[in-house]
Amino acid sequence: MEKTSYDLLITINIVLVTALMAYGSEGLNDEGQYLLEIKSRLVDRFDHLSSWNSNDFTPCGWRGVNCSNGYNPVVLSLDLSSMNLSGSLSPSIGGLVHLNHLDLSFNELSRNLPKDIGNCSSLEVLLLNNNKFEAQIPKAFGRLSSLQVLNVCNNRISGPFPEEIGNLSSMSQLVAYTNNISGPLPRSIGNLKSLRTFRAGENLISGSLPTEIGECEGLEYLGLAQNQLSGEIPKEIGMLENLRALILWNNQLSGVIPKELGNCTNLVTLALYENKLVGEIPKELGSMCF
Ligand SMILES: *[C@@H]1O[C@H](CO)[C@@H](O)[C@H](O)[C@H]1NC(C)=O
Ligand SMILES: *[C@@H]1O[C@H](CO)[C@@H](O)[C@H](O)[C@H]1NC(C)=O
Ligand SMILES: *[C@@H]1O[C@H](CO)[C@@H](O)[C@H](O)[C@H]1NC(C)=O
Ligand SMILES: *[C@@H]1O[C@H](CO)[C@@H](O)[C@H](O)[C@H]1NC(C)=O
Ligand SMILES: *[C@@H]1O[C@H](CO)[C@@H](O)[C@H](O)[C@H]1NC(C)=O
Ligand SMILES: CC(=O)N[C@H]1CO[C@H](CO)[C@@H](O)[C@@H]1O
Repeated sequence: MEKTSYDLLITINIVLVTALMAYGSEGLNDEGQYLLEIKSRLVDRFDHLSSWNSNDFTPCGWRGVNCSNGYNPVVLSLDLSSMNLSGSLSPSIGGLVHLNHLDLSFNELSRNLPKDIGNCSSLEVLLLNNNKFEAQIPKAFGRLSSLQVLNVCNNRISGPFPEEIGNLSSMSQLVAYTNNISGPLPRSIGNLKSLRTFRAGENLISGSLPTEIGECEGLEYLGLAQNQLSGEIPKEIGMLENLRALILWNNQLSGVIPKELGNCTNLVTLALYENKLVGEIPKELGSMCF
């Protein structure tokens, strides 16, 4: 009896050790596999990603990769900025579901932005600026409920801002200037109560400025110069007490400058030239110092 249970223990131990060895020999974890799939679609002319080795167990020592601490580390950030990478961004990015920081800025990445980025629901900072990304901002970006910073400026993005952008209630910076973004701004933008900076100049944005913009109560910087905005400047902009810069030059805006702008007592930069505005500069603006 005694001996039998001892044998059993040894047997269990052997089974356990064998199982662990088998697990170990499986090699690179899932997140490492996703990263290798991402690398396979990149052209890495200067071999910046030579440390991405498929024989490792985790990708945590790889260049550009940061993980959580502990027994089962997960990838928290991926920083591949300024590495002269070309090629495209693999949908496998959506497998890195713990990512909170993704920086691919200042490369030459092209093609579309994969909708799978919407799976990275912990993302707080998403920097895709200064690349050659094309096509639309995916609707799936509306699932990034923790997103605070989205920068897509200096790409070749076209199509409208998706209505779903209004779901990003944590967003404080939305930077999208110098693209080919078209269509009207979605009314859902008024949901972005934390938005402080919205810059989307040098695009093809048309239609009128939605009155809902007045609900973005945190807004400090509104830059929409060099677009095709028409209609009047909504008087609701007067509700933005934190507004410091209103930059709308070179559009098709018409009508008068609303006197409510005088309520924006923090306004220091006002650029409205190259529009079709008529009438006088309201005396309410006289209290501002330029
Ligand atoms: C990654 O980790 C290193 C070392 O812990 C740290 O210095 C660096 O700031 C981290 N980078 C990001 C983007 O979190
Ligand atoms: C992202 O989520 C969708 C829907 O849940 C799923 O079909 C897709 O495979 C995921 N993408 C990745 C790369 O895991
Ligand atoms: C926008 O589209 C026009 C016409 O297709 C093109 O000439 C221009 O380079 C594009 N600009 C950007 C920033 O993608
Ligand atoms: C995102 O926004 C769309 C359109 O505004 C809405 O229909 C949808 O319910 C929202 N989804 C989530 C997850 O908040
Ligand atoms: C501007 O301020 C005046 C006086 O404080 C107030 O009555 C008015 O409702 C404000 N208008 C807007 C658009 O915020
Ligand atoms: C090795 C390397 O990264 N070379 C260049 C990548 O491109 C930038 C400009 O975009 C250069 O400044 C780097 O020297």
